[in-house]
Amino acid sequence: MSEPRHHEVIVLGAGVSGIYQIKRLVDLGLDAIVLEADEDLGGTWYRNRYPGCRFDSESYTYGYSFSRELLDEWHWKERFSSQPENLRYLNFVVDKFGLRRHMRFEARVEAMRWDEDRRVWELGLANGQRYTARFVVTGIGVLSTPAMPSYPGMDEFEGDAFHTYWWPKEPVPLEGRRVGVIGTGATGIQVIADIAEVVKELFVFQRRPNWSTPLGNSPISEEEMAEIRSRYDEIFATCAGTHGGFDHPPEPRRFGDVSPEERKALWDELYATPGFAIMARNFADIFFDEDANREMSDYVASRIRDRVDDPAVAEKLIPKDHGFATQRLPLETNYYEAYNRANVHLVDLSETPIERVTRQGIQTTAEHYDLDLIVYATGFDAITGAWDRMDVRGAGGATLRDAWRDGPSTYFGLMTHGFPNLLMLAGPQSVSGSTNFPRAIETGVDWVTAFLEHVTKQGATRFEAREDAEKEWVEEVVAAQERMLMRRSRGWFTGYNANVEGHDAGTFRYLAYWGGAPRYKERIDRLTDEGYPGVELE
Ligand code: NA7
Repeated sequence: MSEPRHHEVIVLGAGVSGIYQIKRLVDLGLDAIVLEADEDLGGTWYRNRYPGCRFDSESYTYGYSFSRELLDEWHWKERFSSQPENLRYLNFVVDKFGLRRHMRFEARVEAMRWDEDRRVWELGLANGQRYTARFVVTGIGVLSTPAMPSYPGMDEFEGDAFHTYWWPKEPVPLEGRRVGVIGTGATGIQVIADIAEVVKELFVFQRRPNWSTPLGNSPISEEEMAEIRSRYDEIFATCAGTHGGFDHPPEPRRFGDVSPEERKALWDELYATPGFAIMARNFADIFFDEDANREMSDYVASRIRDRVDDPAVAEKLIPKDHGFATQRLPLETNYYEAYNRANVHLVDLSETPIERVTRQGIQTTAEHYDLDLIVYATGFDAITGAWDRMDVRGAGGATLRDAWRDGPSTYFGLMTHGFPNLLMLAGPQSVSGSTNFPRAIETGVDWVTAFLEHVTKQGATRFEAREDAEKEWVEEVVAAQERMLMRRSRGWFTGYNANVEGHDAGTFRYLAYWGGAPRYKERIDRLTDEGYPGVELE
């Protein structure tokens, strides 16, 4: 067997975080490469090619902010840009900064083992290659491990069938076809609304509805883009100063300070405002207070009833088991109107569950549905899934999978005790899962870069988060989540996925920090200023 190739730093993943991380490491002059499992770069935006896939963060807050030239050169064509354009953007960035030569594709890391004597990580790839690295930085994604249901007969279906994450690169014919979509999370809601007009028949297999509000997409003209460019500093400053990292300044008033009429006036305005304004600019009380949340939920329910012609269908689309914004809020474009179409049928799995998949379609307890295509929009093993499928063995040989069996434990989502020289971008218990993703990514990458610069300047060859310091951070993560109404909800924010063992209803994990982007940044900046207390450096 040939000797493993060695690099000072290996970054895992060429998605949004890995791309920016390699740029920063190359600029520092470190010997660094990216190993990417897929055959090309882009991560989430390389994989999720399903119709309707697009940002629900404003495009101009999703792009990188690190280069003025890049900001000046790129024209976002839509307020909420679609997957093909997002992938083009990431390729544009990589080509502009010549980063492709630092990337190795079809390089899925399956195993990582810490060698204490040599103080290196040994990496084993699915393709048989081996690498060693002094430091490993992971950008393996928060929603990169798709989860499939396990209905009997799934292999027997004779039509096309795939998870939305694996939607093929080749065009998938939809015209004239009978399509079944399983799942009504953010993904299902995007697909359903997008294909409803095109397909012959669309059967939506819904187990539980989600709350959803309008996305408000629109094109961005040359003039508007010029205006956005002139305001980039202001836009990024607003994002940096707000809890969720969005370009929506918060509502200063409390729910209880205003009359029901004034609340409704605000909600009417927010319902018509694009993006996550309805969360970011709402009364903060709706996230913490049952009464405020109930009134808000009733408001959104009334908007759904207004939009769906058949009152019985409208009731099925209104969540009854959780309040508004206590699970990840999907944003939609004509989703509710899709159900007013004669070719779209809602199959309520809470009344008639799926029994099995057959050669021709789906059999519920009530009926058989003949289908040509089954789309599994069934979600992900979120945040820790990408970790669980690797065999990561730290100091003493313990596996990360075992250490995190009941939930992750990290130091600011950046490191984890017992696993030296390992840094995480978008790590569990950071703000990557809980705030505007790329804004959080830049915060994480900037911190990691400064830390690695410090470590290498010191000539240190080993670092590890201290157990007691990590415990303190986890306590803060738990406390922040426990304050919120979402703490007991069944969504990926709390680690729920009915198709992943140990993640079913009734299990709750602390996967993200809910104390807000500004507080998180302030906390990790303080670590830098104070010379990294909580980290042992040798
Ligand atoms: P989500 O939000 O986890 O949604 C998955 C959906 O699939 C949800 O409605 C599930 O219903 C449903 N599901 C899962 N398994 C089944 C089975 N076996 N039968 C029927 N329905 C099922 O994933 P998304 O991909 O929509 O969104 C993930 C994130 O990606 C999104 O928030 C964005 O940040 C990007 P359930 O709730 O379990 O009853």
